[in-house]
Amino acid sequence: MYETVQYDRAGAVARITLNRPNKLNALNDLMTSEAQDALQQAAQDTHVRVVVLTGAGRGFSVGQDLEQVANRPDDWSVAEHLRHGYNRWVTLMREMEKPVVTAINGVAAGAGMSIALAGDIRLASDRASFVPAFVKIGLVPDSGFTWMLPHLIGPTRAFQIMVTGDTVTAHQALEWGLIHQVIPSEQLEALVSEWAERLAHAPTRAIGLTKRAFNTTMDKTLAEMMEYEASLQEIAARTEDYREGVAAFLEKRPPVFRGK
Ligand code: LHQ
Repeated sequence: MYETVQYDRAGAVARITLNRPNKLNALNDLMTSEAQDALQQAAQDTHVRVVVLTGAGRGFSVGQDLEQVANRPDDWSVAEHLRHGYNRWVTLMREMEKPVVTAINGVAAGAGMSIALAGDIRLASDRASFVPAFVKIGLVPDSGFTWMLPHLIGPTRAFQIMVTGDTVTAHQALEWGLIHQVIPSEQLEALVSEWAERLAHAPTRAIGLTKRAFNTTMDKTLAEMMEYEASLQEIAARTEDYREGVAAFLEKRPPVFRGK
């Protein structure tokens, strides 16, 4: 039993639901460790042949819980936070030799967007949106974002998304190749079940090995890029602009960035 994540198994389908709906499923340390545990459980359970990851309420996940990191001591390492947290989470999804379906029910922001995009099959409600929020608080994209985006949609749009932080609608995400399908929100559940059912009857070993091939085919590995991102974030998270970005968010005012 978890506090911030719900884990259910029905037959060959495991469903992991991020469950802090009042905070749009913002990622705190407990949720991160519980989600990792749930993913490991699904990976190890031989009955499970497909994993669905979704969010409770109106959001998928808005990424890092900024209230939690705003109060960290000066010697806290964001790189270590990423290595043990979201990097491990994304790695569990990508390296699990079973298909992972992300059911993107609502807004996916920051590391929450990285996690949504780490799914093998990505299905979105028409109420979903993708907010590459990192730059808005003076950070570099992390949790695999800088690897996934160019690989999924090419460098042109990827760079624009990363440096503007502009919201990508579900329909744009489909058109640009970030996701596989968009559907009216009331039909998302049925579409997810259809995909889960299909994948639960697919040759799981072959799909697992196909994932292994996918993960090694690119010249830089996801693991290498996540490690590199972690070292870049160590720098970005010590800037004045980052402190200002988080303070402005929590104070509900526009940030004033000074380029420092
Ligand atoms: C939140 C959050 C949030 C806490 C909404 N935290 N409460 C890695 C390592 C270390 C440091 C930092 O980051 C990272 C990686 C990252 O993930 S960086 C990106 C972090 N995420 C963001 O910057 C997104 C911030 N959120 C937003 O911009 C908006 O909430 C979006 C555009 C996602 C959704 O807007 P709305 O639909 O208008 O919802 P809202 O803003 O009213 O949010 C609802 C509640 O959730 C609200 O709380 P309240 O008590 O006022 O009802 C928000 O404060 C809270 N919330 N995001 N990340």
